[in-house]
Parts: sequence; C-alpha cells; structure tokens
Amino acid sequence: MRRAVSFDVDGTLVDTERDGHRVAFNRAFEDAGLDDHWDAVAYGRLLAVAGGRQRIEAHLVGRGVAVPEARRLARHLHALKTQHFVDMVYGGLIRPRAGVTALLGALEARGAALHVVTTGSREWVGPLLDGLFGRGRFDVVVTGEEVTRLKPHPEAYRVLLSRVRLRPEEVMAVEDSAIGLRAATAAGLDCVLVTNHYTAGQDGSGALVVADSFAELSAESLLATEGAVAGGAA
Ligand code: XBP
Ligand code: MG
Repeated sequence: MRRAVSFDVDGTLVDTERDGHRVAFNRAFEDAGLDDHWDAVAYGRLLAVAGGRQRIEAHLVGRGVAVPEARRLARHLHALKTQHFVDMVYGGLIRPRAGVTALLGALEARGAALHVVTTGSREWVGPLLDGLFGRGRFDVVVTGEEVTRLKPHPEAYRVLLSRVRLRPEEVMAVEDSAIGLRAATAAGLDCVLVTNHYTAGQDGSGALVVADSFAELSAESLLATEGAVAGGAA
C-alpha cells in the first residue's frame, strides 16, 4: 500500500488557470498601463511555461522586449498579479474541483498522508489550501519558491521525498498536465493524470491512468500498489 498522495494545485485540486490566474495576469497588465492581454486561447499556449513570472518574461521576450528589461518588468508584473490572485482567493472565487474534497477525506480515512507539490507561489498557495481544505490539511507543501528548477524538472518532487522520508514507490502523485506528469515520474513516483480543458489531449504517456474527472478515481486505487487505478466511489 502506498502511504501518501501528493497533489498538484493548479488544474488539479482547483481549476484556476483560465478564470483565475489568467484574469489576475490581465489585471496586472492593466495596472502597469500595458496593452498586453491574454485571452483564454493564448493563455493555454503560454501554460507551456511553468511559473507565472517565467511565463510573463517569456511573453515579453516573445514580443521583442530585451531580456534584462523583460526580467525586470516580469518581476514587477508578477508581484502585481500575485496580489490580484490572493484577493481572488480571499474573495472565495476559487473552488475545489468536483470530487476533490471527498477524495481527500477518503484518503485520510485510510490513514494516508496528504501532500502538495506545486509550481505556484507560496504567497497564494497557503491561503488557498487553508481556506479550501483547512489549515494544516497537507503535511508537506512544496511551492515554486522552494526549488530552483520548476516542473517538468523533478526537483520539487525530490524535495517532497526528502522531507517526508518516503521512497518514491510509497507516494502517488496526482497531476493535471504533461509538465507535472514528467516531473513526478522523473522523480520515480507513479502518477495519475486528471486532465482539464487546458490539458486534455496532452501527452499522458507514463501516467498510471488518464482521467478527465475525479469521479474516475478512488482512494483505494490510489493507495493500492498493484493492479490498475480503478474508478468508483472515493
Ligand atoms: C501551475 C503553474 C503556476 C500557475 C501560476 O502550477 O505553472 O505557475 O500557473 O502561479 P501547478 P504563479 O504546478 O500547481 O500546476 O503565478 O504563482 O506561478
Ligand atoms: Mg497543474
């Protein structure tokens, strides 16, 4: 039996990208008096870059801003964006994906530890997890600030394993994207992919199962170390 499950945040525990982060990025552009605006389709392409600050920098360089200025401006814009997203979190605008809350309870009922590994910024990750799932619900939370290399690099998952002192085969990872899947499997974890409108159709090779909702997952199957990850009640 596995002893723990590690959840990704954006797109997995919560469906935050299109109507959350993207809106916050656009408000930051407006605050700074810039004409930049990311529509839902353009943002879907930009998600290929992990990390909000890195995403802004890549976008600015892509439209011809010199790298040093793009780096400086991205830091400024990302600070504005993060404040807008924190406001959205405290405003209750971000909700768990369907089935997540029940699955977390079912995992705890079976004695599993819950962890988080995300690329997102700790400034909003903390309030979001505490507000939606209760303070201290996740034993270890690794965010984008704790690593030097973001997903798909496995560093964040290696940090988790070192903190929880578990072997990779004792922890199941739950992710939404090919980037997250690659990070988890490169660290030696089995990984289940629960896709969303942005990540459906991405390369899910290497995932134990690719589901399009949490209804297809059960706590028992996430913790079982043999056999397929079956669906059914959490
Ligand atoms: C998804 C990301 C994050 C968010 C934006 O993280 O790549 O960068 O898009 O959050 P996850 P920040 O690993 O949870 O899927 O602006 O704080 O980076
Ligand atoms: Mg994600």
